[in-house]
Amino acid sequence: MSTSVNIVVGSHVWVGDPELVWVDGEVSSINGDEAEIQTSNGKMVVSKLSKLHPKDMEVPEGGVDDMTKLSYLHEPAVLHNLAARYEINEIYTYTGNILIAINPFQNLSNLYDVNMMDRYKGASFGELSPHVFAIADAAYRQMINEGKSNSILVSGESGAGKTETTKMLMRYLAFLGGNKTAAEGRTVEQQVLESNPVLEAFGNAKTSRNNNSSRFGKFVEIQFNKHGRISGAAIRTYLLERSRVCQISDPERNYHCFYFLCASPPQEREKYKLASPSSFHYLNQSNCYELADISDAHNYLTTRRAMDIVGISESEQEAIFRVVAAILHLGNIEFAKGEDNESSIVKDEESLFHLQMTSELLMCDPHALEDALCKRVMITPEEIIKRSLDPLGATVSRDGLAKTIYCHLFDWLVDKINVSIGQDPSSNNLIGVLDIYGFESFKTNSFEQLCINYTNEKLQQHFNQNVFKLEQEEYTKEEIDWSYIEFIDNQAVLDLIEKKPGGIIALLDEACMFPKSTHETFAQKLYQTFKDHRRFIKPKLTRSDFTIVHYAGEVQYQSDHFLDKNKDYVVPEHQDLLSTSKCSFVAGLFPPLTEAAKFSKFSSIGSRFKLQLQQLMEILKSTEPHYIRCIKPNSLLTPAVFESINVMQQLRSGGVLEAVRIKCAGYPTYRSFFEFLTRFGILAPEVLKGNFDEKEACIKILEKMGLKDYQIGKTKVFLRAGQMAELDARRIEMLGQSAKIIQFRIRSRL
Ligand code: AOV
Ligand code: MG
Repeated sequence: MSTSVNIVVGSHVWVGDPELVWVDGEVSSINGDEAEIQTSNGKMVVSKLSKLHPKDMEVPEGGVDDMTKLSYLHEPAVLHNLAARYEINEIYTYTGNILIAINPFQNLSNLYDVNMMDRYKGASFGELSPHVFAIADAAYRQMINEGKSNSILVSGESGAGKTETTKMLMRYLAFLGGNKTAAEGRTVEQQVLESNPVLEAFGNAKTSRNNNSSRFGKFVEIQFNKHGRISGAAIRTYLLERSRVCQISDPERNYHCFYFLCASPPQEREKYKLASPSSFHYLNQSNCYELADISDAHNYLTTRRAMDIVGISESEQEAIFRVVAAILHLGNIEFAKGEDNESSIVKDEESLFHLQMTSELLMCDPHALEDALCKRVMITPEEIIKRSLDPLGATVSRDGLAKTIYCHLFDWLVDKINVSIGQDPSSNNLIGVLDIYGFESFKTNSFEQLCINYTNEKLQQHFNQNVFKLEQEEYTKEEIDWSYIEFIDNQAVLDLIEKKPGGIIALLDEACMFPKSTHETFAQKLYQTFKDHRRFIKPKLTRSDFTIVHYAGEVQYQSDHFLDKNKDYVVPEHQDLLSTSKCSFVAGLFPPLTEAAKFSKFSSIGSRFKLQLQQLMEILKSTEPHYIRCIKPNSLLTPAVFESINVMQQLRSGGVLEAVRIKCAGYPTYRSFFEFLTRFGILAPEVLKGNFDEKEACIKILEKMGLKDYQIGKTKVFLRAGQMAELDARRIEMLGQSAKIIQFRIRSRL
């Protein structure tokens, strides 16, 4: 964001600060292109003039509830405004119609109660303080009044509050469109709401960033009938994190459901032969078992109740938790070397016990289970051979089985909930709520991060296009010319990832189909193909990493497990084992493959994900979007701490600053004629005294100040970036002069 700065001695400015990011101060002297600034935290700093941003002295103490009310729309103003509001527990702020929500990390009593819902119901947008309810209300009104589908897109980094926000939105929509009179006791909206705890039990986990982190993306489509009542819903989920089922590290946890089950009533634990979580390999790789303030035992019961409501029968619930228990036992089966080095056997009595338990719970034959874990069938053109796996291979096979079962279980839950809530085929109106993983950049970034960041690039493009469109609409309404506004989008990154043929996903698929590929040959292929691509970098000193220049910053990916993670593949031995389970629930998770499917080429997770995203974008494009940007104020997950550097980074990567930049490319500041005259009339007292209408008076002042390139709309003055600063500087001079004149008069009277 560049602001053409117009700064004089006495100007109030923002200057960069290593800790606070920006600190305010007053210019005490100017020397060539440098200024000396007395900062409000008592320092004297020297800075290049071009690095300073003007500070608006007329912002009220507690900030403004809409950033577009700021005279200077730049980084420091945006950041300071959010900080000032957060300090007084105002966690919501608009930027036009985008809602910025800063996680309070505490229960703000009354903020979400029924009285509050009542207040927002039907209130016009902007009339009350910014709130998630206001966004949901706007979406609902728009749907009812214009007969258009709407969507609410919630984004932000891990722990920023997306899921909580989504639940609030859904509660409010259920409040507006609920069927209070439904006879059967289990209303559609209740089912929609209760799907959340069920999916959270199986798809959320404690991570280092969030005690209740969603490990999947979710788009909930709430359907309304012609009376505006909720008549159905569809839940789509995206890419559950598979690896967590068998691999976790301190201070994280596995999926909640495992701990819930270990804390279930004694008779259940006895039935599944469960002991404490610390006795299971899949849970004891981390030392974290319990969560502060959250009772697993209580949550077990809540999950069961929620399952009742969404229509999962008692026997299905029993089978679900039996499978969950089976996965825990499965993880405890260890292997030792068999008769020769190449083969493996179940290690000891204890492992045998867990093998026995696993097969009992999954209702399959223990020998068949052992074979499926320790052996592979090789099909060559000549013959079929059974090959033994060494202990390491058997362990990999075991973990693969655990992940596959768990993912199928999760998909089953989603399908079941969808069937049970039911779709309303006659509904033309829907409100979609998207709760997807935010942009991620870790020390090591793998295939999952690529998919997540790709999603965010897609949504960012959608967001930019929309912000741009809305800006244009404002200009059109005021009948001003906007044709020259430059608009840079992120199509280049999207092409890099998704273009077919030749994009990263396509190249990955090729590598997966070619038996001799390794991650190194894959990386080489990327280096060759994209050596001149401006969004692609080959990092120095690595043979297989690659860097993508995302809109939110550079991310270096490690390609090591890309090939493996891209293959959606159920080992045929596992498939055969489970599809013949005597438990119809388990067998149902693994319907037998057709012969063709058995021998077909691999199925690509990347390509399927791309397709899912395309479908999502199609849906979103047919809706009126609303955006909520969630911000995590600190990484301590604690109330009342606002870490500026951290927040700044999120404003950047969440596209809030990008939206601001798009605004700045046009006319970032607009003021009604009256407001303009009130502020700048002092620059031309003769104009105020003259006989002009408001519009003419504004033009006269702008002409007198020698400004060009501004535009006059029907009711507002539209200024380019920096022009407001220029006018303010002149005003300060003017005020200074009049102050001097007054001083002179006082002195001469003495
Ligand atoms: P996320 O969905 O954005 O992260 P959550 O919605 O799970 O983040 O929020 C994290 C935690 O912050 C919650 O468990 C609450 O303790 C707290 N929190 C969030 N919003 C509020 C609120 N409005 N009021 C009070 N507390 C709140 V992730 O799923 O990790 O990306 O993958
Ligand atoms: Mg979440």
